[in-house]
Amino acid sequence: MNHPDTRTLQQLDAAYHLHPFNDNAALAQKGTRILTRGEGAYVWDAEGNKLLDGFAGLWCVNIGYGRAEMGAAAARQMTELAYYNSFFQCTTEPTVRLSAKLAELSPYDLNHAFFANSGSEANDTILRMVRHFWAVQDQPQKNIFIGRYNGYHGSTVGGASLGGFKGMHDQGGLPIANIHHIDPPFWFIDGGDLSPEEYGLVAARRLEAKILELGPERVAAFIGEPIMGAIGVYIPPMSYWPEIERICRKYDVLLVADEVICGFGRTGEWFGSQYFNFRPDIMTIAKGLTSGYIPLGASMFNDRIAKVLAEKGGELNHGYTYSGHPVCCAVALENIRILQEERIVDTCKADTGPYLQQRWMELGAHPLVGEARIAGMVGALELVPNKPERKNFAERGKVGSRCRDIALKNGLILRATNDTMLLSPPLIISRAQVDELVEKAWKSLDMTAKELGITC
Ligand code: PXG
Repeated sequence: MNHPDTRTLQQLDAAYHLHPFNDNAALAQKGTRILTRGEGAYVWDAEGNKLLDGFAGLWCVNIGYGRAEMGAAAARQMTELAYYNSFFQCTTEPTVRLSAKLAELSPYDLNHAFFANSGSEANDTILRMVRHFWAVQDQPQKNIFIGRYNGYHGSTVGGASLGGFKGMHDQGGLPIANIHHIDPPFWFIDGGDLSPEEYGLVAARRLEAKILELGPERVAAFIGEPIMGAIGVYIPPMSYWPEIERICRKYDVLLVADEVICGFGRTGEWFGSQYFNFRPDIMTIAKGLTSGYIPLGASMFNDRIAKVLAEKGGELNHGYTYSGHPVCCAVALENIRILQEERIVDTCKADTGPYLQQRWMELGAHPLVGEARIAGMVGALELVPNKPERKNFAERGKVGSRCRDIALKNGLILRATNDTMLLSPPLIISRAQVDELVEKAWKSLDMTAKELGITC
């Protein structure tokens, strides 16, 4: 394929394109990296650099890049019926087939799909549906959502309000009313002398304290990512989620698992709730649902909620033009076919996942690394100034972004949140590619440490 020269594209980009989550003035100065091609676990940029994508795009390209069958599925559906809506008592075949497939794949009785275009929109749907669910049962005051500080649930008004990022709340007057937050479970910094399992219970009981403070009759739902991704892959102790579930049941608070990152095999299970052994009432899915090949999100509701909405909910005054878009649903079905037929989730659980975990944990021995952690194929490294201490750098973010830039020069994409290096590769990564990844990560840590004057 012929690409116009990189500089021209960068200039057009600087002039006409506002990037999400970026300092656009600084980026315009520096020039954007333009990606041109992907195959398997690798992407290429416009300068011809081949990069091992340790981040699966943005936590999403689970089946890897360049699968022609995905394009073929989209082309088939576009030719047959490119669009029809699910309003006006209509729908399309791929929409129905995907709903049934999701009911089959989803754990427990999360059998009912409402489609959106993204994880953010799916969470907005949940916010409205849950409040409606309680209102039609004569409990309109039961409308408070509890999320967690530094949780990420999207960038729409609802999603960003449910999330707990201060920087996001500061822009645009968020959170909206009746959304509260508790502290997240992060043993490395917050666990003190407690064992991780003891700490998991302590962290979960913050939810109980918050429910009692607000009044159980006012609390509609709790929402959390099984593993908190964007903030730095906080993997909670195994005691955390079952205790959260116990508390939610005790006070009849609905439990929402935001599976946008964890879903579709990331943890080696199909969904994060299966990895952590808890039963949500609702889950949010996106990203791995289509492996990022096309935008699609969904909210999955359990039988109890679907029944109440059907019997008492009346007309649902909610929906998106592209809810259940036939092309997106056809691509999602093809993605799920590939995941299942090629046993990608099983391989991640039983073979390449454990291998990646073993090799990733070896990085924990590096002098710059305070903790290595990983579940399935999602992991992190905490970069620290003094290895034995569980403490971050005083000036946050500098070392992490430097390490990320060095890794890129070494042909490896890792993401940095503050000084935490994040890992989430395509699930099809091979053992040889795991070796390449770990070797490049170690080399990048060495080079970062050298710049800091830490001897390795
Ligand atoms: N929930 C979770 C758990 C997510 O990770 C969303 C909802 C929103 O999905 P959409 O499709 O609306 O983006 C996400 C998205 C980061 C980063 O910096 C993470 C996401 C998005 C953008 C940046 O790690 N996750």
